[in-house]
Order: sequence, then C-alpha cells, then structure tokens
Amino acid sequence: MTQRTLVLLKPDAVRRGLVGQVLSRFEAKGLTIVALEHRTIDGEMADRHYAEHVERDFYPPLRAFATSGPLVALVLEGDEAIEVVRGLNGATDGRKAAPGTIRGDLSLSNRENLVHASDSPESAAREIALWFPALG
Ligand code: FUP
Repeated sequence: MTQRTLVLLKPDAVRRGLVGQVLSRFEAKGLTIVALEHRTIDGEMADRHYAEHVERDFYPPLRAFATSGPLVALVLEGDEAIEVVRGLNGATDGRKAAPGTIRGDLSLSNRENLVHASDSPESAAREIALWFPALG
C-alpha cells in the first residue's frame, strides 16, 4: 500500500554535509520526495515533534541537539514507505545499527543519529500534519 512518512535529516546530517548522500539513498530505493524544507526549529517545535519523549531523562540533550542548527524535513512516498524507511535508517543507536543502513554506515551515536522517520501510520499522519500542514 502506498504510504507517506515524515523524515528529518537532523542537524548533524546538515553539519556533516551528508544531506545529499542520505537523500540519494531514499531516491535510489525508489521513494518519491513529495515535500522538502530546510528549517531551524525552536524548543516548542521540538517538544511537539518529540511529544512522547519530553518526560524522558534523555530529552533535554535531545532537545538541545534538535534545535542546534538547521535540519531538512521531508515527506517520502512509496509502497510501504513507513517500514521501508525505518529499515533504511537502521536501529536508533548508530553504534548498534547494521552496516548497510544509514545509521549503521554513517553514525556512531545514540543521539546524533542523522535521521528520523515516522514509526507507524498514526505517527506519520501526526508528524506530516505538524511539519507540513498543507499536506496534513
Ligand atoms: P527512533 O524512532 O529510532 O528515532 O528512536 P526513538 O523514537 O526511540 O528515539 C528518538 C530519538 O531520541 C532518537 F533518534 C535519538 C534520541 N534518543 C537519545 O538521545 N537517547 C536514547 O537513549 C534514546 C533515544
């Protein structure tokens, strides 16, 4: 089934000059970019995006990281896009993510792990509406 998913190329991806490389992987897989924006978010937007994590111990440094510089937000579309993109991204912790995945090949961190992708159809709907209201 064709799905849409919300993806972030986090501030580490922009700082490290990996935006093109990561986007290329999604495009090479056959996914379609249906929206894309370069943007710097404030703490309030980080709290909305990470609503399920705001009470966690790891959230304050995550919030600081998410707001530390520009990121690239996009919506990808394709067959089973939500699960497919999660697979391309790899496990959350870049040190444990499998080689061949974006995090496994390019990240050595549990926080600065380059990418975010929606984890369910419900999250995708919520996150797409949050980041791209015109698509929501
Ligand atoms: P994921 O869905 O793979 O992005 O991972 P989670 O939703 O579990 O976590 C969201 C973000 O919180 C991760 F991308 C990185 C950050 N995080 C930490 O900084 N420390 C942790 O222990 C777990 C997650």
